Amino acid sequence: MSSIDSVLKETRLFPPSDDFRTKANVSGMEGYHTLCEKANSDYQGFWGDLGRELVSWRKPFTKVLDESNAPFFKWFEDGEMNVSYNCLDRHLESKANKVAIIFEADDGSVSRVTYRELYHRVCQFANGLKSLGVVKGDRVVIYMPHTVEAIIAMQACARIGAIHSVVFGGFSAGALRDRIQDATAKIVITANESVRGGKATPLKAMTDEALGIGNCESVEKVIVFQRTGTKPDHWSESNNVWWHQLVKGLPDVCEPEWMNAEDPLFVLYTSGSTGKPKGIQHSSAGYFLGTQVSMKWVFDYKEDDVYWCTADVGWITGHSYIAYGPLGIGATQVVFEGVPTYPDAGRFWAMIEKHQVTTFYTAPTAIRSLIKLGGDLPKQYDLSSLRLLGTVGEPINPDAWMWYHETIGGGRCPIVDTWWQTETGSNMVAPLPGAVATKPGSCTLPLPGIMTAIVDESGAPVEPGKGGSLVITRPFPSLVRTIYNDAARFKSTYFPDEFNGKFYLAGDSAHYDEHGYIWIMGRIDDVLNVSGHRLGTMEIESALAANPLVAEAAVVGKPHDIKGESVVAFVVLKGERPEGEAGKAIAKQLREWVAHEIGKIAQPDEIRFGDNLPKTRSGKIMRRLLRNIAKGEEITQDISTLENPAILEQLRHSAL
Ligand code: 6R9
Repeated sequence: MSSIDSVLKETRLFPPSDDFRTKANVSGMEGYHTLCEKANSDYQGFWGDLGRELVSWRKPFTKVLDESNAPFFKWFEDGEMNVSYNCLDRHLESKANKVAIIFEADDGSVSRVTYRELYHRVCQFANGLKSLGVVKGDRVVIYMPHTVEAIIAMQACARIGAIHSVVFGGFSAGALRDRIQDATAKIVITANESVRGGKATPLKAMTDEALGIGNCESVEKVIVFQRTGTKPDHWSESNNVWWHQLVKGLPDVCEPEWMNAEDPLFVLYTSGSTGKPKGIQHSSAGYFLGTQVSMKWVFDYKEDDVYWCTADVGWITGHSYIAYGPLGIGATQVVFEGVPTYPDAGRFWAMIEKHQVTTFYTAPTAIRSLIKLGGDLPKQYDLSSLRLLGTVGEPINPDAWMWYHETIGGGRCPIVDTWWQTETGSNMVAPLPGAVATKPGSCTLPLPGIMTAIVDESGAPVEPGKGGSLVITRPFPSLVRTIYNDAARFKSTYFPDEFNGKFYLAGDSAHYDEHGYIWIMGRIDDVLNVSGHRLGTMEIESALAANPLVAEAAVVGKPHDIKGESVVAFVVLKGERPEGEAGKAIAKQLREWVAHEIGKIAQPDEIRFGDNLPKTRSGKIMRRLLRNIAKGEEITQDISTLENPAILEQLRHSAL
């Protein structure tokens, strides 16, 4: 049964236990409905109250929402605050000695940082950035291993009003270069190496390579955190500075830069349906408020929680639910540098036991791979500290959900399946765990104050059971403000004319079930979701097409048991179509090429060669047909518009 069929038939319902419900921050459906009603009847009052309750202001706002220049919405626009102040300084009075971060390194060594220590380290590094001439509004690219220092670097930027742009450490030099260039970054912060699963990656050398490609003249300095003992091969006395030398002797206090609520906090690049990644630009106050509301409602934050989100700070989940959300609310969190399978597939479970984790937030792809590698392994660990589980990044199939519920959660922990996006900044659709009964595979109901709809092409709401496009009908505080340097693209991508610019178009298809629960069915655009990572098919196609051997390439997704989707590339070479061993050798070369151009996460799992690609008479590649071929399906649809139908037969037999 395909996963779509199986989720359509899912009827199991899991209400919260009485115990969980009674203690929850939002208790029972009455609690949920009360909040929703308030949001419905007084939208601005609802968000205004939350803004005052959960954000500490330097200068309080008097206006909540300005819609006059839609879709460029402004929230709390005359207020002033600082996100780093909200994550650090405001905790110093009551919990300076509380552990903010329990850091477990790849090799298993553990260190702890209190809120006071984190505050001083952030201040000192902020002073380091200032000493290099970084001022409010400058862009700083962070290309770091998943360590405490990556969080310090982000917080230090926030403190002085610099706009950070974190690039995931798994991206290649080419991808890093594109992002540095688009952001015209003044500073790059990196490390000599990152270490994951016992393997080192030379981030400094890759940064040098990125800068060497050219057109990165904006970069004045590269700050290098010394993660391991290895010396970088190349060192420039004028352009490189060690992190530890930069901060030596600098004061460990630093007055925050008071920011307007709407000043940008960061830009994070994500894949879209065209070749060039989009710089998603978030605000300071609205974004931060979204993280705080969801920490309180969805993660049901309690003072004695030990919270662990397994994402990397290179993705939005790591921004909102590691670098900002938990620190803003004053939580103790685990930060883990390594991978779930090293030294073995019990690593997560061992860490939950060791650190007495109460709240665990991970991705379906990790769950599926850990089931495969050792479904019984968790039984060897004491997981009784857990009280709440979460997932993010892609739909979770009911089988994996049930395993997570029973084997990890011992049947007692609610699972919050959180639907949201880089663009939305914080959770949008997710069960409030003490209120909403969960169903395996559904992200359930929108958060109070988030106005979702599922609509057809004309913008009219669809009936339960019918698929449509998921949209958000009112602006909300943590919504993306613009695409960096491309306001026109922002408008046409997210507030398209087809809906009269009225809705935020998420780009996902979804349907309601008979209880009004939302089921996400996948992307409606050319975006793939591979192991929870968003990849643009066009991005991979342009990387392939840039190889001197390649004439043309088309990339499609194919369902995959563990990764959710895998990448299949159909390639036409400039020379002869290769077969057998020759084909395998070129395929290997092209896979390495893509790893080098974008990063390993974008490598095609399968490459097939053809003399041509199936195209319409107007020259459009018919990806639908390629998807059928990749899945090994019969082609039943109309192919009369196809210019070259014979190619289908060749491609069908093109598996190497
Ligand atoms: C947070 C994050 C966003 C896309 C989104 C959707 C998919 C995320 C999901 C989910 C089903 C969930 N997605 N969470 N699909 N259920 N709980 O992942 O951001 O990397 O921007 O990806 O991921 O397709 O549109 P991002």
